[in-house]
Amino acid sequence: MSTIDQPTLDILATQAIELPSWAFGNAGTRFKVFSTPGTPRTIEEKLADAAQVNALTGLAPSVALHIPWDLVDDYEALSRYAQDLGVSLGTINSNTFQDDDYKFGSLTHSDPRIRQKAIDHHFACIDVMDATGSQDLKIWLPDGTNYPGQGDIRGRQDRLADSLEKIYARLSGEQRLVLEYKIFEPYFYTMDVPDWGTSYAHVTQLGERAFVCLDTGHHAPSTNIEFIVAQLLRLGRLGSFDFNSRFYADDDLIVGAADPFQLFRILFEVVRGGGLEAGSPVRFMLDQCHNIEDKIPGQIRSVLNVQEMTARALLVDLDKLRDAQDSGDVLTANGLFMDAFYTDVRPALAGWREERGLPADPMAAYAASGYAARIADERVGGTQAGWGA
Ligand code: PSV
Ligand code: MN
Repeated sequence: MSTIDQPTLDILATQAIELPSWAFGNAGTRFKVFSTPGTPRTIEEKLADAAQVNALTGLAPSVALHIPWDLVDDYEALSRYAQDLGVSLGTINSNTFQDDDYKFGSLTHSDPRIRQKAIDHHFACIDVMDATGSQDLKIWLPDGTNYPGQGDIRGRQDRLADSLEKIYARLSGEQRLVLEYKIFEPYFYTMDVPDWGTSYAHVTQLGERAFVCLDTGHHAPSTNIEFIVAQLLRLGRLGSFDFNSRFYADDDLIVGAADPFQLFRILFEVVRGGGLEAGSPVRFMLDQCHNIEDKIPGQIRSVLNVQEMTARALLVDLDKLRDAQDSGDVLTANGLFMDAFYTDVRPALAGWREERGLPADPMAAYAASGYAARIADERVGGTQAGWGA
């Protein structure tokens, strides 16, 4: 008998996990970027690789772009190209962290010319969204300071609010603004959007199509991330996840690799808070770098990990849990959690895939497909894409 009942399998069928285009390019640390044969040179090749992940897992129907890393002349044509591969273009990520003008800030800069330049960049990103039909503009700001006294903390918040208001006003229809936070890096004393509270304060001021993006690698060690998830869902402002895992800081490792139990706890709060229900504002995305492992199987493993922990989270019997919680039965409540977490759902999910004409074991299917050898042969010359290029 399957460990997962049919209604749960049906819920799983609605889960979509967006892939970041940059996960298919070379990545590394400030010490070394390792290149791999077959690494994409263009966004079209990144999309082709992403389409492999979707074709083998059925879980990743869209790809997030980063502007200007994925700059092309014709986004409508790129959209059609993606569709022919069986995927669509998703979130548009802005980038104000690789231009000399932004050394002391972008949307928070004290110089109105530089602020306007950063705002205009976001307008250009919205133009891309108009062409691709993307729903989300994701803003992660590198802005911050390194030394006490260097910047006017309060003034920077005021300028940020003003800049965001201008960007938000440019959105139309179903388009949304999601504001990502990060505790530190590239600056180490203050970040202008360091935590969920700051992001929440700004997005609530903007309007109902503005949400918080939670990147699982962007908190202080031992932060209770599932608490933040529960709170933001309760407030109706959890817009998206950037999933990855970490041992130390913003490690950007494969989601679920460093701490599967944390991923389970996060996804339990998503389930509990209605994040998987139809009409939920929550979108799932990966934000990872594959520094030493192969990128395509790295992404396959990642989406499988998210699905697996979602399935386990769905196994928690919410009625029984509530009874145990309300009657103060601590150990039964905790036992219900742990039983679900320790349930091996992999055979049931393999069956779920086979029912959909997908390979039972996507990792093995990819290894046997010959795709890696083919792209290594074909993609000769040119410049391999890299994080930041
Ligand atoms: C910043 O660390 C971040 O998480 C943002 O989402 C960026 O856009 C992304 O990483 C780039 O990898
Ligand atoms: Mn991120």
